[in-house]
Amino acid sequence: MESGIAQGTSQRIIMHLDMDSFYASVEMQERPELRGKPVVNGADPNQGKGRGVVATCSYEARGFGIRSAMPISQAFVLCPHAVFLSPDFPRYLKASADIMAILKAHGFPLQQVSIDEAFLDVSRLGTFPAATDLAVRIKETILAHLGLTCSVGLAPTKVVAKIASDVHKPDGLTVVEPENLFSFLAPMPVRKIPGIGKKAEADLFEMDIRTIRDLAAFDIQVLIARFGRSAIALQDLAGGIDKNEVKERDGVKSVSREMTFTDDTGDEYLIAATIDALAEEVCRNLSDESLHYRTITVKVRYQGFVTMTKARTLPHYTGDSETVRTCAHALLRDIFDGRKIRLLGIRLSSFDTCDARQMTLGV
Ligand code: DCP
Ligand code: MG
Repeated sequence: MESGIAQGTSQRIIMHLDMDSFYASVEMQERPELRGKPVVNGADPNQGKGRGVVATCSYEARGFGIRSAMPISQAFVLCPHAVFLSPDFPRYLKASADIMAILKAHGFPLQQVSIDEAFLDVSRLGTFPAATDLAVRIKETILAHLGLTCSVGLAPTKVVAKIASDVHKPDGLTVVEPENLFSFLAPMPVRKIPGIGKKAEADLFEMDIRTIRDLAAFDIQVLIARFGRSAIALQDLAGGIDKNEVKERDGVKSVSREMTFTDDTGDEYLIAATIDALAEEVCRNLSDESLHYRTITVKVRYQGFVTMTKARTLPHYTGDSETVRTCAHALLRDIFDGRKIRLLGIRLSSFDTCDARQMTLGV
């Protein structure tokens, strides 16, 4: 499926768009008195004793060192006079839907990857200047209709477009034409490559690999010996090679994992351990997509095939195995009646899964 590619050329032009401090910006748009202030969106700080984390914060709050996923108590210490707001998801979902509708209206293949970001394959436009014009128009339309800014990256690959959208936040537009691809990537820290987390970064540092240039030039055999075959894909990314296409997903918005016991069981210890393992499994590899999931469903099939499910919708999106585990245990407690169990399952889904195609990772 290469519908986005301009005829007669294999040059791809991928756009990645990511809203700036999304939840906080929606709040600031609706409450102009908040503009210019440090705004923190997340759990209640409760005068510094609050539990939970920061969902996001305005760029003013970032100036105090506050970041997404930081404990809210720490955010309170860094900036006690910030405006602390609890998330209002229906509003953010509405804004997200409006933004995606603006993007879709241009008729290019679109892949929404989280509540506030999407890829568009605009190769059909043929040139980077034409794609840049479109990016400017899209930014203007979103600002005019929603009063929100976003940052856009244009590049020949998805990974580079995503890295590019992040370099001039907020309100950025960064274009990486093919001839600049490597000079753009080379000086960046390896951590910029999706898939390189803290652990891999530390391992690479030990080998004296710090920049993407270092990774691209490193002996692949040594990398494979250390990281396995996945080193090949990593080194490709470092060299700007990434064949991933923009995938239109028609509403795959749930992910599940199930396990059937070899022998039906009533052993509470085994049942609890299985829930732990399922929570871990279902969250594995979710990365950005976790921002689609808010509803956790536990499924229990008893001996004799009677199946029960119970769901809970959280006030926030999650892909965090600890959150899923805790919630799944609570749901199981509600439906477990002591009968022997044949199968257990956990499903994560979004608010609008009624028409969702399910994606089961395995049995
Ligand atoms: N989010 C969250 N918890 C996180 C990260 C994000 O609840 N750990 C939510 C709040 C964000 C939204 O998802 O507003 C989008 O996430 P981004 O990573 O795109 O962050 P922002 O849009 O807030 O800021 P940026 O300008 O850096 O993109
Ligand atoms: Mg964002």
